[in-house]
Amino acid sequence: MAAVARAHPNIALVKYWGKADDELIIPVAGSMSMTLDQFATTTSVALTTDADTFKLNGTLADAKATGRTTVFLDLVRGLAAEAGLDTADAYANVVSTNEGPTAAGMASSASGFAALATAAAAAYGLELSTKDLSRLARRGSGSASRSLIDRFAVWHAGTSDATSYAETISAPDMAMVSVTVNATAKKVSSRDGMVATRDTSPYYQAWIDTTEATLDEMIAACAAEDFTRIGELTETHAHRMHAVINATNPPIRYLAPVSWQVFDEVAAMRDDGLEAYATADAGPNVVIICRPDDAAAVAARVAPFGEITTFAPGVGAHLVDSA
Ligand code: 2P0
Repeated sequence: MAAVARAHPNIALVKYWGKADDELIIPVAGSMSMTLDQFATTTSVALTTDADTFKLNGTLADAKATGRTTVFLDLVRGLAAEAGLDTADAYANVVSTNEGPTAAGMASSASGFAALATAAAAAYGLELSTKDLSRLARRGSGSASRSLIDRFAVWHAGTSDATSYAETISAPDMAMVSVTVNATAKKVSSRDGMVATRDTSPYYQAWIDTTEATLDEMIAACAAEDFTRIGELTETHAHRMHAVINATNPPIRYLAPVSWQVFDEVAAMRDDGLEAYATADAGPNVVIICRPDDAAAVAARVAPFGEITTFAPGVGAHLVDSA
């Protein structure tokens, strides 16, 4: 049995930062994101009797990445065993290709585990709903739960494996303009950064509280199709995430000076009547949200700061082949 799936990264408007359960990857608060229409990961899973292997972008992955894949496949094998399937003992050859630039920091773990969950479930003969695939992808990487979903997703934090999953939410059409800045920031992985924030940031509880409140407001703003409110919530929330991270000891700083220049340029756009709002994840790159008709003007304003890509809302993870 073999299957091939495709998934895209997603960018959060309400961010996930912090786990209530490290093993099950239950977050401390819910989050909300847009699935992108480019930078797909395509992953094939073919069952074998030999051993698990993981090839990424044409080369066999290192021990750490292969280990993470095997741990994930063990979850899939566990589900196959529960379902009484004779695939439960099979190993898998996993081959994965990222279309996005590898070092751009564009959430490749989200597209990677969303594609792997979808392909592996099919290859092992599991018939899972989108909700259950989202729960499964979550176990690989929290943000991957959202890449199962078309266009816009809310990940409900939940309190257990069964209740922590993403589902669709309707939102007004928008574009994302990503600015891959020319900066070499010191890299602390999201996973390690979340632990450091929980353990040492004095603002952690305030961050949890504000994220829950922001998600409620974001859901209301989406229902009202209020792009301005969505943008304001997005930018404020991004700064709050970086603030709680900056307050760790020793400090973690993901934004670079050029990142701040982009935030300043976005504020200047608003002063000029061009409505745009900015966010940034665990790295120096900045992503700007705007109305689709304004994307070209926004891209032109930030082109001096880095490499520009313009995204529309994209499709969630899906099978492209299964045999
Ligand atoms: C997000 N990020 O909501 C936030 C904003 C980064 C900053 O989700 O440990 O790679 O695998 O669950 O999913 C990055 O976290 O972390 C992330 P794990 P993940 O998009």
